[in-house]
Formats: sequence, structure tokens, C-alpha cells
Amino acid sequence: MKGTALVLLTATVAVITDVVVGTDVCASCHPNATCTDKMDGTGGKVCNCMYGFVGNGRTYCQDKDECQLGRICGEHSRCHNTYGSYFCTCVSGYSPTNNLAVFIPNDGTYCHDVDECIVDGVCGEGGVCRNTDGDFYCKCRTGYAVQNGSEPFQPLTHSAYCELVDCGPPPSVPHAVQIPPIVTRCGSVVQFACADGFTWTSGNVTAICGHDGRWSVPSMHCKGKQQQQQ
Ligand SMILES: *[C@@H]1O[C@H](CO)[C@@H](O)[C@H](O)[C@H]1NC(C)=O
Ligand SMILES: *[C@@H]1O[C@H](CO)[C@@H](O)[C@H](O)[C@H]1NC(C)=O
Ligand SMILES: *[C@@H]1O[C@H](CO)[C@@H](O)[C@H](O)[C@H]1NC(C)=O
Ligand SMILES: [Ca+2]
Repeated sequence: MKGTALVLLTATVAVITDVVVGTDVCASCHPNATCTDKMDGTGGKVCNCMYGFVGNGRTYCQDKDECQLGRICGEHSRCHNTYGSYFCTCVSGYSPTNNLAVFIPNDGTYCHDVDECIVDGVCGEGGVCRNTDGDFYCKCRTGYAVQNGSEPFQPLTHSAYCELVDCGPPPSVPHAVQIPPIVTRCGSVVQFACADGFTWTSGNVTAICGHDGRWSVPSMHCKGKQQQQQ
């Protein structure tokens, strides 16, 4: 009660001083306050703390912590209070729509998702990028297999990567030869033929390089021609 009475008394004195001394009021303003016309039509002046400060305009104008006013920076953001002002940044995976590192939301800037897939090769060779809200992930395109991890993976935090599936040298088939061209990548087909002096009797003459990096073994049989003549 004592405190309230003192404030009321101070306020009353202040009003009287304004009217009597006039422009001297401005001389009493705090360094971080501005002197403005009173809105009550008395022709008096009043000290108001500047933007970013709160106080009585005379004996104190202290920093206003804008970050305490709720989520003024908007979604996916962080608020940073500074002396007399504040600024906003975006959390990881988001960036300000003004394309700068920091922003103040009064110009309509807000935090929006970063499309990480715009950067070429973010998923490495053979990787396919998919953007998500606040993040992204990678998968391996056909013909590539994930190594050192599993799909989907995040190349910045996982050590997984895509590697070209290559089956290596095709399998050898008894009494048969491979017909060039020999391509050993995933999905490649290699044709076989019976070697000189042998003839095909049954089975499949192709080997296919599978997604698992292994060749299918041709089921063909080649029989010696002399054997047949017997
Ligand atoms: C006024 O504000 C500035 C920052 O804008 C600050 O550096 C300065 O110390 C303040 N003055 C006083 C007297 O509080
Ligand atoms: C595989 O992953 C481990 C960690 O999980 C990492 O230390 C290693 O370097 C990775 N290997 C390759 C070839 O990237
Ligand atoms: C041989 O086998 C592959 C699958 O391994 C198949 O796609 C192909 O049609 C087969 N060829 C014949 C002639 O049966
Ligand atoms: Ca994203």
C-alpha cells in the first residue's frame, strides 16, 4: 500500500511539473527515451522509452525482452534478445524467407523448409534425394545398393552410401564360353554358347547380374559332339 501511494504521488508531481516547466520535461528524459507531445491536449510533453525499451522514460528505460512475448519469431525459429532489440534465427532444416541468416518478423519473413535436394549430389553417387518438412533422406537408385547402413539414410548423420552393384566376372559354365560384350553391372545379361566341339542340349544360356550383386548361373548343358556320335 505504501508503494502504491508513492507511485501515485510521483505521478501527480510529474503531471504538475510537465505543465509548469514545459519543455524542461524533455531535458529530464532518459538517454534512451524520446520527448513527445502529450495526447491529452494540455500542450505538455512526455518522455517515452524508445522502441525496444520499457520504463518510465526518465529515471529508467530498460531493455525489453521481446522473446518473452510468446512465439514472435514464428514456427521453427529461435528468438534472441539483444539490448534494445531482438532478432530471430531458424532451427536446423529451416531458413528465413528473406534469404539472410537472421530476421525480424515484422517484414513478413518466416522460417520455411530448406529443400536440401536442390544441392546436386547431396545423396552421393547413385543416391536419390527426397525432401521432407525440416529434413530430407536418401535412397539408392536402381542398380545401386546401400552400403554400411540401411535405406532410407541421412548422409549428414549416417555413414551409409550407395554403391554401384557390380557382379564381377560372370560364372563359368562347363564347356561353355561367354559371348561379348560382357557387362557386369546390376541387371546386365551375359549370353553363353557351348565351346567348340560341344553342343547345347538343354537349359538357359543367360546369366543375369542381380540386385544382390550375384550372377544367376545358367542352367545350360553342353555335350561333347563325339560323345553324341557314339
Ligand atoms: C541506451 O541504449 C544503448 C543501446 O541501444 C545502450 O548501449 C546504452 O547503454 C543505453 N543507455 C543507458 C543510459 O541505459
Ligand atoms: C561405416 O560406418 C562406420 C560407422 O558406423 C564408420 O566408422 C565407417 O567409416 C564407415 N565405413 C565407410 C567405408 O564409410
Ligand atoms: C533364362 O532365365 C532368365 C531368368 O534367369 C529368364 O528371364 C529368361 O527368359 C530365360 N530364358 C529362356 C530362354 O528361358
Ligand atoms: Ca527439407
